[in-house]
Amino acid sequence: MNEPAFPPLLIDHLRKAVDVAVLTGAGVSAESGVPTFRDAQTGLWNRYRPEDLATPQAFRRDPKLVWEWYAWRRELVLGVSPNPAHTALAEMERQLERRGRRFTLITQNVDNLHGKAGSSNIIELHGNIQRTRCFDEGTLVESWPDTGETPPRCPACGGWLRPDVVWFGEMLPQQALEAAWEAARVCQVFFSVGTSGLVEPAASLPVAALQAGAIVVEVNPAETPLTPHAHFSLQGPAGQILPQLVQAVWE
Ligand code: BJW
Repeated sequence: MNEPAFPPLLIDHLRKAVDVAVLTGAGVSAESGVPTFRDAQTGLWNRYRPEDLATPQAFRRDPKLVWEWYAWRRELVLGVSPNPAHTALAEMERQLERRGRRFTLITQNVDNLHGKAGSSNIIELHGNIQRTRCFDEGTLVESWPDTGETPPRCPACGGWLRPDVVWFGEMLPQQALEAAWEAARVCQVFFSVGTSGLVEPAASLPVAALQAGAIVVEVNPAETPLTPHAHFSLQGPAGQILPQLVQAVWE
């Protein structure tokens, strides 16, 4: 495979950066075998309607359907491994921290694959599918009595349990969102990797970084609304581009 020649200016920006932030989306896990949401043919939203599965109204209407859909996805992600894109981002963090620089990984993904790959400074904007919380009280729940019901019941209040993810119309976890805005505002280089940039407020993070004067780099095989505004658009699969970029810059 031919090594892509990265623009020397990009390499230079990365070598000098004191603060780097990365926003990831479903595309970063695609090469692990986790379906994205909006890709043609393979995206989840081509087969399922978000209104039926990823809103609080959908859960109230049919909690069993929603619980079972997430149970299927929870099993799916438990059975896959991080791919070279996740590993490269963990390596980017190590390389920067070794030099006393700061690295923040902001992910919209709920699959935990960045953690499995060894990244440590991770902001989970849309929650984590492996965690469960009470639908009524919001409290995280580690275990529950098996009453045979689907969804299971909260051991404290008897209400339904739900996955600890952020559905449409719900607020993002406030601390995570604030930390993500801050990272976007202070970084010199901001990466947007494997996200269509269609879901707010995450889609506004690269815009905030641009407005604050950061160099914005997109890694995606397809064009997105961000592409015309990015300083560098690296078109291709993240699992190929990111390892080569990390090697070109730091190794
Ligand atoms: C590769 C690749 C490879 C493929 N390598 N790349 C302002 C304006 C308009 C609407 C709103 C607004 N503010 C809020 C809203 C409403 C709504 C929203 O954004 N709607 C838009 C869709 C119109 N947002 C919300 O409701 C959010 N809450 C909120 O803002 O609260 C306050 C509020 C509420 C209501 C009104 C106003 C304010 C919550 C959003 C929650 C999103 N939840 C989901 C589900 C999470 C749980 C689960 O996993 O089931 O999050 S939806 C889904 O989309 C998931 C993702 O995290 C999110 C983003 O998707 P992502 O990651 O970008 O994936 P794709 O599939 O879209 O793209 C994949 C990309 O990868 C593609 O570009 C490929 O090309 C690329 N790719 N292979 C690199 N190998």
